[in-house]
Amino acid sequence: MDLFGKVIALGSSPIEQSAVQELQSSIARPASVDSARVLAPWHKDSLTVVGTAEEVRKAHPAVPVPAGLAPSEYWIWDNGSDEHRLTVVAGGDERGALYGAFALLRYPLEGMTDPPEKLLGLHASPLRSKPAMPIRWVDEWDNADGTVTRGYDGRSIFFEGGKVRDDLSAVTEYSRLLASVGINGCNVNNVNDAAPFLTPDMIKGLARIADAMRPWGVRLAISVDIASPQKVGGLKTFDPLDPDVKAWWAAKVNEIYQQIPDFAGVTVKADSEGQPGPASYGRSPADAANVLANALAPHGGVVLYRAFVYNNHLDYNDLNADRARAAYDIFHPLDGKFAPNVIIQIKYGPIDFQAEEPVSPLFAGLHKTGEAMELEITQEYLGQQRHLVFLAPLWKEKLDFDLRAENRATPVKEIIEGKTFNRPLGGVIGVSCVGRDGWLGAPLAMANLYAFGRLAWNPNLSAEQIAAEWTKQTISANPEVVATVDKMLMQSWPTYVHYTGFLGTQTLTDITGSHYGPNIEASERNGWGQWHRDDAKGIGMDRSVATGTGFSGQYPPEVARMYESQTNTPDSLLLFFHHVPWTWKLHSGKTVIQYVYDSHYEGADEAAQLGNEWATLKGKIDSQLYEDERARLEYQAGHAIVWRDAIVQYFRKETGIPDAHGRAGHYPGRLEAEDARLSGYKVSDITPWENASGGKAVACELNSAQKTCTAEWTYTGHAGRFNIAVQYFDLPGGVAHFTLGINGTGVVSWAADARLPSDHAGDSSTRFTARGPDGRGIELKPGDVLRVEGAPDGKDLVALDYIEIERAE
Ligand code: GCW
Repeated sequence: MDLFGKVIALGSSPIEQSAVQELQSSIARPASVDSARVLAPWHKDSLTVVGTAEEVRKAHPAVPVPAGLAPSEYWIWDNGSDEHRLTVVAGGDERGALYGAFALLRYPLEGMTDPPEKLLGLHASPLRSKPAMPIRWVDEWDNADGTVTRGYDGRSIFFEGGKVRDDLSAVTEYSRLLASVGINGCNVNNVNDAAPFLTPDMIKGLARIADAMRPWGVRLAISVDIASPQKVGGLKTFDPLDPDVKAWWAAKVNEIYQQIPDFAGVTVKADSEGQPGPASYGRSPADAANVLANALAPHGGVVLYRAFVYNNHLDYNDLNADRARAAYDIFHPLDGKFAPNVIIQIKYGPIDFQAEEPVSPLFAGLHKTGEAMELEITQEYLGQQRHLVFLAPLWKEKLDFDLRAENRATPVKEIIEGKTFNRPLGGVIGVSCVGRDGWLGAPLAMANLYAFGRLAWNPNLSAEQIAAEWTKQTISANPEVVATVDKMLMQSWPTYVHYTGFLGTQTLTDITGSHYGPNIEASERNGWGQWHRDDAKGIGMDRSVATGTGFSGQYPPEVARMYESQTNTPDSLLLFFHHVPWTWKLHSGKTVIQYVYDSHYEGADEAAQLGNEWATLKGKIDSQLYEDERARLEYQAGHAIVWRDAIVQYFRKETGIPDAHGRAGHYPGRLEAEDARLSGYKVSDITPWENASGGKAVACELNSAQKTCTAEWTYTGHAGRFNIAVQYFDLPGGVAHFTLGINGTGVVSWAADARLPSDHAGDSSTRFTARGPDGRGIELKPGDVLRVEGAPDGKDLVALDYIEIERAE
């Protein structure tokens, strides 16, 4: 059955063919049953045409296509006839027609109501929309060897073994995904180590990637290493002002355009985290950006120069040192010095994609330069797709933030749209880092890629609306399902913030390693500048002008005044801007330390609640998706407890201030592995200590006669039904097996086969909860012997932290 009747393209471009293909295959989509219900009258003897406005005017002169459709804009109309329905998808250009086709597919689902007839109004009210900003790109951090930096789902879809892959079918599929939400550019390689991408062979390969993307209106961009003239070209220098260097770049760019005529441009990370840059020659970022911009300008290409430039060897003992200042200090003085086709790509916050940080003041600091906001779709600091975190609410907070530049309303979204300071070029970039095992590695994480595209198209959409659109198209249009999934998505970011960093300390993860589990001291006493400066008396970075680093003075006056004062700074950012005693009273009336306890207990409960919400969907959605996400949420709830306990026990020890509600440091029902009767297991100290309950754990050290290690405890509590949680470390390098037994009989066995980022305790700590065969708990009485038996495998030493006995509800 065709939803749209006969579908034809009016032009011959591959982009229009893609649009036709999408409309024709729409019935195969998961939500198509609902679409069919809504669109049923259309498929009788109807015709759908796709083309540019000009093509439509020529082929169907009676159709009232509006004049002046902008590039990428679409207009969708029908002739109102049930018998001979003509539907027109017209674009300001071919891309517009393609985006229109996807919008038409979304149309019945976007605002689906009961009865659905309400929506059938394309004749009276055609759909018309255009993107808010011209640059809507994803950046991938793929390396030539096929790895993906900060990617969490397998190897590169583009590269392998130093070359472009032969099979680029995944690139086609990815481009299709991108086009479906209006993304028009894709930078395919990591900003670090970009030199290998400018060799003649690689450029040939890149041209094949561009060919795969082109039918979907996605233009290829690459990251370049500013030292390429030397590294690739063999010149003695890469000084951007050297005439040979300029000539080298011009020739290289010509070589690229000969093979990729619609090449979008380049992204640059320079003088940052070990990457070479113009500073080596005393030149500025403007000097470096402009040499590339001049080479690209004749071809219509752009330079995305990243403002992520900072010194990662700061002196921790210098109370004035502040990484947050770097971007503004470096780029604000250069405003007006950049070529017109240079866009400064600014991470949303002044540090680095943290779960909570203020918006970068640099957005208000460039009035004569194009600006793009860099977001991160891959959840590097936000749970790496192993935790459910829907990012649209975080992004919206940044996009909607009113910086009050020139003391007027200047929301960040309007700055990057180019409206505020009248800049023709601007946009938003999402660091995506997809991999070939399944894009982002978790089905619900795809909502973030979707949300990114939708916000790039229209930053005024609400996070709730985007969540609902995505759920309807991807999971089910059943209103009950939509309401539940949306509630979960909307709650997920605040939940993650509640059990990780707090009040603007940033994520408090292992910042020099995996960026995944808790590691509070990892941010301190090193040159990286992600400090939170805690001690027994207080916590927070003083970034005020009066007594601190002066960072708050980089904001326009009204915002600067807010952040300058401890009392006016919102609680959520207090410790980003101020150093306060642990007993400082927040606006809520709570002390900082009590907030730490409360928010972490609440956060872990909220994480568990996500799982409970999902459980209500059983039988209402695809069963494989149900089970997959159920297991993920169970893992997340366990890891949220690891986070909670790490933060709570660390700061309780440091401050010596008890939890007013008596939870911190008291774990009723918890039996530590180090206190068990052990056979084969040896006790060891864990680093950092807060990553294990009581700072210790046990790992299996087998002698030759043994195959397994065991830990035993005698139960001394009341008789009743209980859930028994086993907290263990699922180490990489083997699949170990555990068995939980009672009085010598095995109750349940499971494999430690999770894919987790590292063998660090906080990264690998995992919880398995036994709930009994009927899910109603396990019977226990005083004197019962509980036993965990672990069979190690390879490097997985069945390491164990504790068991916890919780009354079954
Ligand atoms: O967040 C950090 C990442 C680096 C990354 C860098 C950047 C590509 O940990 O892996 O490098 O940001 O944005 O340049």
